[in-house]
Amino acid sequence: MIRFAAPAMAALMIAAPLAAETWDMPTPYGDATFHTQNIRTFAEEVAAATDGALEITVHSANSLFPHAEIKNAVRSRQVPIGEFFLSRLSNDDLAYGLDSQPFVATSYEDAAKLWAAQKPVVTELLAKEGLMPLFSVPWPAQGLYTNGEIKTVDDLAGLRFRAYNAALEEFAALAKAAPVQIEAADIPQAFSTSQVEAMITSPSTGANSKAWDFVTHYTAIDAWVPKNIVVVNQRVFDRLDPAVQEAVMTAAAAAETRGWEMSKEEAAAKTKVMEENGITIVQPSAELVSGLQAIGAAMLENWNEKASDEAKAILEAYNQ
Ligand code: PCA
Repeated sequence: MIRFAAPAMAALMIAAPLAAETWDMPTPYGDATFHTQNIRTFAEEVAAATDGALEITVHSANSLFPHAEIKNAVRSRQVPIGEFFLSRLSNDDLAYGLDSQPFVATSYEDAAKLWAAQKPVVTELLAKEGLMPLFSVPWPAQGLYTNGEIKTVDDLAGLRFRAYNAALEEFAALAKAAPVQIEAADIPQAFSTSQVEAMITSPSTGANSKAWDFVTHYTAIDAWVPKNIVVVNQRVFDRLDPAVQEAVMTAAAAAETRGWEMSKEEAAAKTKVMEENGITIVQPSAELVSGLQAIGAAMLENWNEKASDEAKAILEAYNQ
């Protein structure tokens, strides 16, 4: 039988007076990403507010779990908490994917309104999987990265097009481009090895992946404002001391507010970084806009055909 001598036991208790807990938190995105910076601040605030009773360790850039596995890792309690791109869950339910439908919500104001309509449905869907959303933060509006100027949708035909979710894959296919799924962290390599030659993403991800190394033009089509979400395993959360639970919820609310502000600042700042590094920033031609809108309309029609009543109710509430 192994047992501690009494003095050793006493030392242990002094060293750890609180039932301190450490949570590993995976995210797909790299350290330079404002979302990652925001969740690190969230972790610091939780640690400070709980006197170290809950320490959250952020694992960035898919280092702990690949993006596609993060939700299930939290669900199965391999990790208590995690961040991912919300619309990546659209295969589970189309309610998750509305923020990635082109031209549904294209400004921060619209995005906030959409999130307000989406949140109750998303919360209920996640609850069925034993998950609870803590906060959600948008990326800046999504723009188009290409070599040479794109004047009409026809100019996209045949391009190997980087995609990050099912909606973007559908978009690329409708534009007669060839979609290839690539994680944000792998963008520079995908371009340098010619796996892809065009993409749609935010100025944040464009600047962070040094898009000037592989494209010449950024067209500010501002087609959608997709979000990340941070979820926690409900059972793990419920076991926390109530004071710690409260600290997590308070820090989560602060992270949501701060994240939206960071995102708004990023949009202009990172567009400027791209310009300073030689990317030509252009506004889309009227013809390009109408072509993209036609793709968006076709996608929304497909979405409406397959969406659940709950998902459709989000769109109705949002449109009111
Ligand atoms: N950056 C992430 C998601 C949306 C964005 O702006 C990416 O490109 O994967």
